[in-house]
Amino acid sequence: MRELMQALREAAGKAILEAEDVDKLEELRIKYLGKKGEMTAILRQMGKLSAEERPVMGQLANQVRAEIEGLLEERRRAVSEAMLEKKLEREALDVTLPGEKPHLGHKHPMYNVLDQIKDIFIGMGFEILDGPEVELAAYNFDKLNIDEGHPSRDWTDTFYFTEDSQILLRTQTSPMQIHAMETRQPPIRVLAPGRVYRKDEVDATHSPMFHQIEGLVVDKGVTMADLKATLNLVVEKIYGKGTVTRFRPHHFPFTEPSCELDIQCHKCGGKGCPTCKGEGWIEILGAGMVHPKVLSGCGIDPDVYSGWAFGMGLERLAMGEYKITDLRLIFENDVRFLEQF
Ligand code: 2U9
Repeated sequence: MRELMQALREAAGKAILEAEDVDKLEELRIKYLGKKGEMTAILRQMGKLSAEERPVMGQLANQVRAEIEGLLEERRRAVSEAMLEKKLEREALDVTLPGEKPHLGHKHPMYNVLDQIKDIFIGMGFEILDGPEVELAAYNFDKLNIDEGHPSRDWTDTFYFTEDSQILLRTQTSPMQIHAMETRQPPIRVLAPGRVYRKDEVDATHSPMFHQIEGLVVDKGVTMADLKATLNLVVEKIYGKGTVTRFRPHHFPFTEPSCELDIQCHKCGGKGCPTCKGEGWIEILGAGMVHPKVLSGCGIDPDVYSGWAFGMGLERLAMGEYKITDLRLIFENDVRFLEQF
């Protein structure tokens, strides 16, 4: 039995030294020291020994078990260290490698156009306004001289929040200028860009939400000449020097007199082509002298002060600038479309 025990000790020691990982070491522990292992098998033969030999054999067994356990532990530590070493080597970080470049987006094409227009007006001393998209009918309609019976106030045209038609999604950015006039004393020079909402079906030229830019100037002695000169200057900055303009009479409830501004088609020089739909002219905005009723409604004396205002659709401007033929492309945010700009 003593020989068997020595042989077990040697075989275990050799196998442990050859083990490459902790799983193999556990396997060896079970094989040699487990309940059904080789050590147990040898000790089962203790019965054959004399009473004197038994304790001596027991002591030897304990010694061999301790030795094997010691070897297992030592090897386990060595194997773990080697594994950690390998892992660190594998996951080493090379700080000299170039980093991964994040994919950078860019400004939406329509906001490029908006920023260009903002810059032009800021350069002329205008203040940029921001204001609520949910408005009172008083600010969206009444104070703009748009009376009860006006078709734009119909439930089929405007998004209302309340049955009494008093709270709504603004249909134009004009309420912002009303707020400006109520809170400032002339001279006033403000630019009001933002989202507006109308009950329109979506198609290539309509959307229930679109963007407007409106401008307002109020001061002593402001005339239609100021309106024309300023807008001509803005048109030249947007469309280039020498762009020919035409002011046509029109009607808006909030301005009197009112007009629309056309530019001569830059593509055909006014002869008529697909860009101007054969007209020779392209309509770009509406404008006029602020109605005296609108001024007085905001506490500004129309006998002392006068003003001019304009309004334009931003999507239409961007579509013209970038040759976009379908309005829906502006809102769909398809990167294949947006990446072109
Ligand atoms: C105040 C007084 C007057 C703003 C104006 C227009 C003419 C105009 C349209 C252009 C295309 C709206 O986006 S669109 O559908 N706008 O033609 N807007 S004058 O006049 C104002 C604004 C505020 C207090």
